[in-house]
Amino acid sequence: MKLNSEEWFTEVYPDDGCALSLELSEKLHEEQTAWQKLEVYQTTGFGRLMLLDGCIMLTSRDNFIYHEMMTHPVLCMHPAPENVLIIGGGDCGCLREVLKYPSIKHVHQVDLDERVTWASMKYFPELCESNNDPRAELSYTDGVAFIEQAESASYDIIIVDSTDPVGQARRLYTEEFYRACYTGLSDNGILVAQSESPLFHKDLILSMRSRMADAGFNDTATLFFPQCTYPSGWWSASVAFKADRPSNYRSVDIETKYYNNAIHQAAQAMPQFMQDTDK
Ligand code: AG3
Repeated sequence: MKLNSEEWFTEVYPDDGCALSLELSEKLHEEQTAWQKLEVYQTTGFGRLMLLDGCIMLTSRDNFIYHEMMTHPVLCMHPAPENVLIIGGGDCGCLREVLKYPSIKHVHQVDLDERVTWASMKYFPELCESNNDPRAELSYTDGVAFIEQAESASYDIIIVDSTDPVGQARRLYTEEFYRACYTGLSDNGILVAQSESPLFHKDLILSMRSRMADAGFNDTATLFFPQCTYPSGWWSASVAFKADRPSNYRSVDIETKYYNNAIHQAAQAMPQFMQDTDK
């Protein structure tokens, strides 16, 4: 449906007295799935926009930063990643990045909502270009139950590409869930989870890391990167290492748009206010 000019979508962040607006030109899709409200719009400046329950999940223009930072740093830190589990990530953006590595043997993407993948295939085909790779497996089921039932030491890397910690997704931020991930990971296994905005959600990031440590992980880290269409425009991913945190990482030898060796190092620098717990 073509929209009047001057029609804008606004995501309000009430806790922070702040909002972000994108100008829309067309509504491409709207449905209530079994799990959430799914909408896709054409914007005037950011390509296509996908919303879940009124929250921006991705735009064509800037999703590459998020998807690259959720995948490449951990793939380059693990000594020899072969088997990867993606929990959430139904738009297939992380899946595409992981499959860029020839050494990867199997990637299992487990998202609750099949309609997200349907919408991504239709409106963001560039993210789904590797969905038919024989190494990719897509399932639509509960990620928490899935990892709880997985055989131990099945995965080298687990990527949690979830929505904000509300509703169903809240369970993906618990110590219990991290414990199941720990068991599901092999000896050098690495868990990475999207961890919201450093500026707006510092306490969440710190508590995720302490829950990861309580679940048995040996060390944790946070990666910082810009994501201009998420709350505050500044985002993070938190990482938990089953073994020691590797001091080295492999140089990336695949094509990327944001990630490179210097970004790998820079993204790990902890801002001062994240270190001083009283600020
Ligand atoms: N996953 C993180 C979305 C969080 C955005 N939050 C918000 N807009 N309030 C996005 C999925 C991309 N694969």
